[in-house]
Amino acid sequence: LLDNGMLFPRESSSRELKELNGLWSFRADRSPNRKQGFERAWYKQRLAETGPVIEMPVPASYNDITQDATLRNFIGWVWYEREVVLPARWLADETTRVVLRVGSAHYYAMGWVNGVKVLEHNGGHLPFEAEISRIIRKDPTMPCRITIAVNNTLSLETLPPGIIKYMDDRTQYPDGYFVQSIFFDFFNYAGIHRPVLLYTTPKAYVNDITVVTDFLDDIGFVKYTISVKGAVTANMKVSLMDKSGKSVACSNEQTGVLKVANVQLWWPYLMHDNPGYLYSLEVRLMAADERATHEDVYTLPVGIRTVKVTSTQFLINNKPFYFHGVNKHEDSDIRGKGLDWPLVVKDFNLLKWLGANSFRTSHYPYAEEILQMCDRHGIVVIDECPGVGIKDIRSFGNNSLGHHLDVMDELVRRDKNHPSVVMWSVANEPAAEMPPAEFYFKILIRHTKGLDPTRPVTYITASNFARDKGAPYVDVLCVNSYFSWYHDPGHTEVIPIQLNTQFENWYGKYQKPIIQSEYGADAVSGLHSDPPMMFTEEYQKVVLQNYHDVFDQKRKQYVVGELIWNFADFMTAQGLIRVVGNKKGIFTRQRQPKAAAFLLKDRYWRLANETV
Ligand code: BDP
Repeated sequence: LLDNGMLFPRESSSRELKELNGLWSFRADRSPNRKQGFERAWYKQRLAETGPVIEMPVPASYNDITQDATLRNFIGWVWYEREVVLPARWLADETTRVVLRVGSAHYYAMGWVNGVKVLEHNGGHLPFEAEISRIIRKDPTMPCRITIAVNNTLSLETLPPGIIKYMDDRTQYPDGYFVQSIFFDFFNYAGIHRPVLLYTTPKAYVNDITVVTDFLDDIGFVKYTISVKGAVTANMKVSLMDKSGKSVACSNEQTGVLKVANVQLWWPYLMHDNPGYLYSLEVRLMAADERATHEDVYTLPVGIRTVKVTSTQFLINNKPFYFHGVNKHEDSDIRGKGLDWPLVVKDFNLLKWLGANSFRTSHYPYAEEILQMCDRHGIVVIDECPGVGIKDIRSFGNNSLGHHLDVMDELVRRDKNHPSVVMWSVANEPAAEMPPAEFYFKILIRHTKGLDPTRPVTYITASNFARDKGAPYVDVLCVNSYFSWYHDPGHTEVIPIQLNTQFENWYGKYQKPIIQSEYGADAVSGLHSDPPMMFTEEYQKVVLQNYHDVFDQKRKQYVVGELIWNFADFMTAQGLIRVVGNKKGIFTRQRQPKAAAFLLKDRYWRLANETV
């Protein structure tokens, strides 16, 4: 199990923060084995001294930034570097810890400070960090040079998996030619996707906080555990503050239960007039080591709510919750998967306009900044790990499973305290009919429940109900289907019967609530036809309407949600069935509505008014 916490870096009276976003020096290692950077130790000197560099924005995917197709499709190590001047007090004060943190880098990353290796991380969508105090204090006159190398190569043991294919026929391909093939439907954007920053803590510090909430009548309970590092003896002051800053409960213990009178629960958007209510848990640590006393202050937003699942319902605060929402991607023009505030805020405005109360982080964990917005706005989240495209039998092996368990450790550690996160999804459309899938999902789901006994666990299936080997272990069945698209193309009249059969089969076998976790159709914005034909806006609408009619019959029984595929058009690998990306968005990639967006908007607001 993980020893260190991964609290989101926040400023406080004891913690400073320095963002390293902006322009970095950059070079792709185009040597045949892609290893020249390591062989020649590019991290030991300034990157510009070992070869040509270009400017690269951070955070952003590097793929769509230049006019160079070979960089767009590059596979292997790329190198980023930037120098930073540190405040003198960070260097002088021996009791200050300085930490380097990368919000995420896709896929495999290593980091050096002044040529000394400090970071190594396997996986594209989760943060990693290291303390660098000692290195930067060695020679305080030197600027602090940060080098980060990132490799986007996917193998059968990465998440998501992929395969490098070598093309050996010299009459058809150049020497050493290889391509990356993938089993998932989005572009394998790469680079430093989330903010890089330096932050400080005192030498004795709050390492992690875990909260679990509950309530009875109008009393709320916040059960908390605080992990401290670097202290010989520690005193605590823990206070829970309401929105106005008034303390409503406090304690001096490292673990305990805070009782909140007249509790204001955390409610989803449109389920209550005051959704997304957050308290603040202020942890004030007074610690002493052999030499001094340190005070560390960290404040965690806390939403008090419960989640439960019955055989027919998904309950938030003991009230039936119906997911009417979307599946998203972190994806946009130019920046690819890089975190971009204008885009994030625009997307939330669109979600609220639409009347969406939820989304799934298809198909990987999204930026923490996005989950914090969900907490504040009451948008309910199914938090998915990057287990997408587990299709090859070799991806069910022990190494793959071991890595998948590690990823769940990191995901739960990062996201456990978000009230918006109500369920973990451990995978999307794996080959769940293969024999090893049973053991794989049994272990994976049991492990996840062990990490977090308070949230239901699922994975998203597109398998046959009778042969799916992991379904016995999930709490909620999440089913994807594309009737009249990948099956019976053009025949929307088959949707009612096929969708009814789908629901009755799954519920009949398992008696568990069901979410339609994907459905939809491609529509190229501006293409029209009546009668509707595939790829037109009218066809997308008719598909949706046909699905909705069946949802309306079943949602009073055991269907607890519908998530459209997809919120917006997004980039994919190039291929015969993708016209500059996947066009199943109800918004274009530039976030303009197609006809289907208005249809869903009417529906979602109607559903919201019904359930209030
Ligand atoms: C589903 C996948 C999703 C795809 C979608 C599609 O879960 O990632 O983008 O189909 O084909 O199978 O549009």
